[in-house]
Amino acid sequence: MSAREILHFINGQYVPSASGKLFDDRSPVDNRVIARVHEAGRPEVDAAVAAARAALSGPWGRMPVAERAAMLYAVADGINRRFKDFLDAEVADTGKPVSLASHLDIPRGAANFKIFADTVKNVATEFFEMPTPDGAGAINYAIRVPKGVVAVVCPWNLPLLLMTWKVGPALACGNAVVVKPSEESPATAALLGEVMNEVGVPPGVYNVVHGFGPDSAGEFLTTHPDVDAITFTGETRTGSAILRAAASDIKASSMELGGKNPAIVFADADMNVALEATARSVFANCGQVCLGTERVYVERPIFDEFVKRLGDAARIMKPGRPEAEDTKIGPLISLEHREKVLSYYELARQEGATVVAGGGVPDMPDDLKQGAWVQPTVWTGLPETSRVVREEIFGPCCHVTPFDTEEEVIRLANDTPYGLAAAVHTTNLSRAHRVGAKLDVGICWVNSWFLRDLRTPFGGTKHSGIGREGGVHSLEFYTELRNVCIKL
Ligand code: NAD
Ligand code: 6OD
Repeated sequence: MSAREILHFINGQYVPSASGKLFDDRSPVDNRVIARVHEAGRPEVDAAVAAARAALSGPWGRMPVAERAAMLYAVADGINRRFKDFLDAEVADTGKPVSLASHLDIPRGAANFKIFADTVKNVATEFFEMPTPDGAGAINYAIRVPKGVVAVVCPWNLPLLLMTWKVGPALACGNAVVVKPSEESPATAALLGEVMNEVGVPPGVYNVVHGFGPDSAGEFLTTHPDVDAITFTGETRTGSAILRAAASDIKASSMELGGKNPAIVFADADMNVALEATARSVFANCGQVCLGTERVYVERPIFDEFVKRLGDAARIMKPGRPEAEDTKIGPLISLEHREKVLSYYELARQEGATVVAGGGVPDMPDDLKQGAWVQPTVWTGLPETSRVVREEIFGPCCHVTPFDTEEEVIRLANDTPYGLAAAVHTTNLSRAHRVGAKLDVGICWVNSWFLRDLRTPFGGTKHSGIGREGGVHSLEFYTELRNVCIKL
């Protein structure tokens, strides 16, 4: 049987590549080809951008906010109606456990439309009165207008969640989008086109082009002269390349990039809470969460116990097929990514780490041997200068370091080029506030991890990104604020 094909979605229709170029979409579980994906060249990207531009002056551009918001609620309901289709597509592309995708990826994929439909209806703009020399005065008010055509370039780790996290607010604000999903996970972005048509979103408002980055769809889209803004999630190095490309046209850019996130566990923490949250933050989604922990700092009196119990937690993460009920961890996204992660496992050994748990490839049954499996891994004993402690690995692994004082651990946690997220575990309320405020990150959790209120600012400092999205901050990026000044 030949693999199914994944087409571009342009102007409300599924279309193939004119070039006839296709690439393989492989299952990370067993490396089987699950689909053949059409690769966009410049003609498809041009057509998608032109469709988006045209949509802005059609019914979509004239639609009242309340109607647009109702349509986005219908999109969310459409995703939920086809929950199983989205779940199957996401799980096939990523290999993640069904238990994870059904609780996180798909529900959040739908929720991202509702929250921003609500936000755009409920957030006011600015109003100022001003005096004038004639005494009559003037008033100023700001209106929000869409940025225009927004390029949405996405990664593979939470494909639907991270794509709709951008598409939801972009559409709520009245923009039209061209999405470039990751070449590793094209399926749910393609499927969303069906929902857009089912609920009557006008053609051209939501477009999807498939392909790679350099010299492919990603580059053609982000350098396109008729794209007004770029919203990107992915590696810091890619973000830097896109920013360089965006500079020549002064395109507005929002960058959500990599991380090397610390978790800090004080001796007064609730050990069970700290362990559960830290293990989840290291191993969830096979460590492929930008907010995930790769550096753990534990106060010396509880260091040995914490390390032992984190190692135990790593050892019980059972790998297996996504649909199996006892599966606790899936594979990495690809064999190529596994090579990168395993190169750090090897480097840790060369740098003299103590391997507390894992450190290699699990022994899998014959039908899964070709998949991108790695063992959940915990190290100790490396200096802070080690590459394993400094560089983003994006796998199910962490290094644990002891510390003695609050000042010391704040310095260690902040000593990184990244600044995305942190977790602090303590039962001392004053300390929680004090440390939380001193960590140079976009988001700091206390006694939890990945607890998300979508109204809050989300983004990174330093090499972890530029800008904030979430709640009103998404409106700031996806609209231009236009001030109207009226002399009375
Ligand atoms: P990636 O940067 O390799 O790819 C992301 C997207 O960019 C893909 O669609 C890719 O095709 C495209 N791309 C690559 N080169 C391009 C170019 N030159 N021009 C235009 N597009 C290009 O990232 P990834 O491997 O898919 O995802 C993992 C990375 O993403 C990790 O570093 C992770 O930390 C980061 N991430 C960050 C966040 C966040 O919110 N900060 C969220 C998820 C993932
Ligand atoms: O929860 C979110 O909104 C978000 N952007 C999460 C990012 C996770 C990174 O892998």
